[in-house]
Amino acid sequence: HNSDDISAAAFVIKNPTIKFTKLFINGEFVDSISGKTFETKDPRTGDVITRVAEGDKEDVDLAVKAARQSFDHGPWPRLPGSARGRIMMKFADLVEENVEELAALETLDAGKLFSVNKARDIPHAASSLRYYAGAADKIHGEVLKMSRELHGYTLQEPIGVVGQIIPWNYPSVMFFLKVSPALAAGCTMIIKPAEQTPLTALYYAHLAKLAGIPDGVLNVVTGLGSNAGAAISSHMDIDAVSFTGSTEVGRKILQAAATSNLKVVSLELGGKSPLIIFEDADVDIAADLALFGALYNKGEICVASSRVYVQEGIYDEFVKKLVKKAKAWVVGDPFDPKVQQGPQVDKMQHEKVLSYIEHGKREGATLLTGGRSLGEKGYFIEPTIFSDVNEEMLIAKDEIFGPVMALAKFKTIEEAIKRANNTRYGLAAGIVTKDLNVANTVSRSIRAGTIWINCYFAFDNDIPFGGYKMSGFGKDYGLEALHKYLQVKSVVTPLYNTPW
Ligand code: TXE
Repeated sequence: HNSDDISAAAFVIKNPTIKFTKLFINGEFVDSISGKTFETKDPRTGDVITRVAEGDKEDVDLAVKAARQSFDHGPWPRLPGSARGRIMMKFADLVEENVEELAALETLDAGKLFSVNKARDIPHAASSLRYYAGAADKIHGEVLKMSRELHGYTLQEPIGVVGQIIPWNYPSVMFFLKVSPALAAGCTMIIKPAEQTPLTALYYAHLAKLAGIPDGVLNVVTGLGSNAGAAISSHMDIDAVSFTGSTEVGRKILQAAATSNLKVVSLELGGKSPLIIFEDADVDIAADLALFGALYNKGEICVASSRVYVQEGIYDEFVKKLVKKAKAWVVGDPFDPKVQQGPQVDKMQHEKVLSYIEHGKREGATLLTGGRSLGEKGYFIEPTIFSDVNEEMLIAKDEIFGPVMALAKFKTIEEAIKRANNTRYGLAAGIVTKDLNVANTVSRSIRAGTIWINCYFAFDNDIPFGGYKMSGFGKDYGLEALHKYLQVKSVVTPLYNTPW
């Protein structure tokens, strides 16, 4: 995409019409039973964009009934995988045909960059559908080698009705990260987008229907976490729940599953990912990578490289370059193609990030640049870098989820490994070095689910993604994710009419 295309599109679609604001249950857009609605706001200004139906427990019950009916008696789980795949391919085409409108909706609702939504997030959503569409007719069990005279084989069956609860930082990517493998597996589902960003999910519901996904298979219930979200995790008729969000809420979901029907749970939670830069690195490239890792998507990304460790030999030069680049980083209207960072998603996140910055100052870290809120209105924050950070400080322990980097100097590889692992999280880590031995040693020593060597945020459909430690368990992406939505049945029969 050249930048002229992007700016022209930005000019045209800056105020997308809001077409879908109701719950999507059993193939229809409906009001909530209570008639309640909630506001969704534009993070550039704090102004209300529109009101959206607020689903409660009763609405979740209706959606589960529809999903149950379509799982137990409907065509979706019974279709050949290739037929499900064809419908998913159509769904992907429709997503792509509407890329500009979807990108604009996402910018309006989440404050994410329009150019990135259009070039990456929305196309990625479509490619996720296609990846799993291609897998839908390749799901099969195994013939087992038995040590007794038995014939045994396994079936991979869809797990049933699934609940999916997603956050606001990647509304489109997360939607398809959850929905695509579940559709391929033959499950039916209820997905709850975050209350900050309900708009694109409802649009996708509309496209799902156009693509030919049968009624009841994909239901979208917008609403609050404490009501609609809690109703999903404690529902007696949902077989599995897949969640992405905070560690705190992940714990509640696991508890709700334990005290209801023991549904299968997978959790993708917070992170505090280290990026370790060794002194053989190209300092300029490393500084770009570190900045990108910490500031991309305004730091609202679970794998943000929020802790950066730099080896002493290049530390001073690195800091000089980093600060210069951070000062040139452009914060502003996410519809503007020159802008690199839009507003934080809402008032609460804005306040949370600023309060961590105050903590950092009080704890004795050195504020190298940034640290303030920007503009008269909206939720903008300056790119912020602290140095002299140690792992005892709150800004190195907690997930800040904003444009804030905690920088530290290290001497040896052993020290780097020890400090990088000194966290309760284990989502991702980055290593920058030309030395293969160092890269191999560090990648095997860090307890995290994804290791990036000489790159960062290198996601792809076939690369499984998920946490170690308190970053959760269960994978999104890859064929691993498909297995979250499948269960194994063993079928056994005697080989030679053996009397039993
Ligand atoms: O997350 P929540 P919040 C982290 C990040 C951020 C912090 C708080 O550090 O600053 O969490 O964000 C639903 N039962 N991450 O409060 O509440 C909620 O409606 C069931 C990291 O917005 O976890 C939304 O759909 N569901 C993360 C979803 O959970 C409930 C991305 C996520 O919101 C619920 C987002 C309940 N009791 C935040 N309460 C990542 N891993 O990328 C809320 N929800």
